[in-house]
This record gives sequence, structure tokens and C-alpha cells, in this order.
Amino acid sequence: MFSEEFRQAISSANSVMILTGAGVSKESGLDTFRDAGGHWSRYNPIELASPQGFAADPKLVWEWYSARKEKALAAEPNPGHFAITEMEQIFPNFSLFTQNVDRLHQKAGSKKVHELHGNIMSAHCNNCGLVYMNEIDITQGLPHCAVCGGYARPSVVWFGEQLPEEILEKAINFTKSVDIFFTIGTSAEVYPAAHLPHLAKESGAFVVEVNPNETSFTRFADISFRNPSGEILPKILNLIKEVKSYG
Ligand code: BV8
Ligand code: ZN
Repeated sequence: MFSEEFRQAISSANSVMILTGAGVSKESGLDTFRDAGGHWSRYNPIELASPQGFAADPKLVWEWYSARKEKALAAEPNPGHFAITEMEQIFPNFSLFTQNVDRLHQKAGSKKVHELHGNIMSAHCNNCGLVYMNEIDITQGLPHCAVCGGYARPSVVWFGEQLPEEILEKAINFTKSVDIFFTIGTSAEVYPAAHLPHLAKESGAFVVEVNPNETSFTRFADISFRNPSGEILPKILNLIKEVKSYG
């Protein structure tokens, strides 16, 4: 099932970086963005996940995010999330960067999770940045900032907005130095996150893709597993344990 080349890469690997996208949460029942039936096929992404969309129709955008938040809160991590949590404990130098906002990696026990696109659980004021600690309930009307009266918004990164500087910086630095880079469950379409697997390849990392479908990155990967992450990641974890004769 696994090539000698992959075994070799695992055996000599010290530092491992994982980049995940919406596909890793698919087997937890959450929609992806580009798969048929995914969010974008029902809505125009720019309409919903952008400052312009929010300014034009804050109620529609809040309804979409509240519905997704409810689904994310009810979702359970799948075997793919749990395998990633165990990988974190095996490699001395490990880092997980996710484009997902559902916090399922944290729910699965991953400790070092960097959220490139923010998270759907919290909100902050669109005007002054005040972070909301309490629950946002849009059934009582749109939430306004107690300090400046501005609109509260979900704490996600929208199209056209900068990613959190220090997280992106950390992602780039780690990508440049890592031995193995896994890109899991992402269509590799959204930048600057989509640049990371390419940067890893250019920097000499062994790059592994996990995606049931081909992506624009597939031809650059050293290995590309055409499998759902929930199925193949536990097998890859077993291989890692065998090769590292761990546990
Ligand atoms: C910025 C918000 C700059 C939260 C998201 C032209 C060229 C290059 C760039 C651009 C361009 N035009 C515009 C841009 C910039 C834009 C961009 O990249 N657009 C794309 C569409 C071309 N990027 C931005 O705007 C970023 N900001 O660039 O700022 C800037 C500079 C100066 C000053 C100001 C600003 C901001 C990007 C972040 C946008 N926010 N989400 C939310 O609502 O969730 S992006 C959104 O897409 C999610 O975060 C999502 O994670 C992300 C990527 O999607 P994926 O995670 O990959 O999900 P997708 O559905 O696409 O793919 C799922 C995959 O899973 C599929 O491949 C499928 O096969 C696979 N799969 C299915 N089942 C399984 C599976 N895999 C494994 N197992 C399974 N079972
Ligand atoms: Zn405010």
C-alpha cells in the first residue's frame, strides 16, 4: 500500500506540517465549499464571505454563519481528525495550519492548531474590533457593539481581507523548513493558503496530498492519495507508528 519512498520520508522526518481544508470535515457531515452541494454551489461566495457582502446584507450573512456554527457545534471529529491529533504526539516538531473555521481539530484534541481563516465560534465588532465573549443570538436582531454601536461580525477571514499576520508568517517559516508537508482536504484554490504546498515543494519538503479528487496541486505532490481523509489517515498513522516503531 505504501511506497518505500514514503516509508523513507517518514523514517527520516523530524518536522511535519499539516495544512487542512474543508474536506477533512466532510466525514463529520460538514459541507465543503466546492464539492457539489457545498456552500458555494448554493450561494455566491463573494456575496456571503466578504466585507462587501456583509455591508450589503448583514442579516443574510449572519443567517448563513449562524446555521454553519450550529452544524459545526453539533458535528463530531472523524477518524481523520483523530489521526492528526496522534501525529502531533509522534513528531517532535509538528504544526497544524487549518483553513477550517469549525474547530473540529481542537475538539479532536489537537493542541497546536493555527487558524489561517479565523473561526466561526466567536465574533468581534466590525468597527472597533471589540471581541464578543457572550453568545451571539441573531433571533433578537443583529448584534451591535456595546462600545461603538458598530455591527458584530463572525471572526472569520473574508475574501479580500488579510489573513492574521503572525499566523501567516509562522506558516510560511515552518513551510520553508519542514521535512514532510501534508495537504489534506483542500482544493488548493484559495490564496495565500494555497501557496503553502508549492512553497513546501520548492523548499525541498516531501509533499503528501490527501484528496479523493485531483486538485491543481496534485501534479506537484510527491504522493497523492485519492482517498477520503477519514479512511486513509488512520492507515498513514499506523505506518508512521510502524516505521517509527512507536508505541
Ligand atoms: C487575501 C472564510 C489579500 C471563512 C474563506 C486571484 C488569484 C489569486 C488570489 C486571488 C485572486 N482573486 C482573489 C484572490 C484572493 C482570494 C482568493 O484566493 N480567491 C480565490 C477564490 C481565487 N483570497 C483572499 O481574498 C484572501 N485574502 O488574499 O487578501 C489582501 C492583500 C492586500 C490587502 C487586503 C487583502 C482571504 C482568503 C480567505 C477567504 N475566506 N473562508 C468561511 O466562511 O469559512 S475561504 C474558504 O475557502 C474556506 O476557508 C475554505 O477552507 C477555503 C478553501 O476551500 P477548501 O478548504 O479547500 O474547501 P473546498 O471546498 O475548496 O475543497 C474541499 C476539498 O476537499 C475538495 O478538493 C474535495 O475534493 C476534498 N474532499 C472532499 N471530501 C473529502 C475531501 N478531502 C478529504 N477527505 C474527504 N472525505
Ligand atoms: Zn465596536
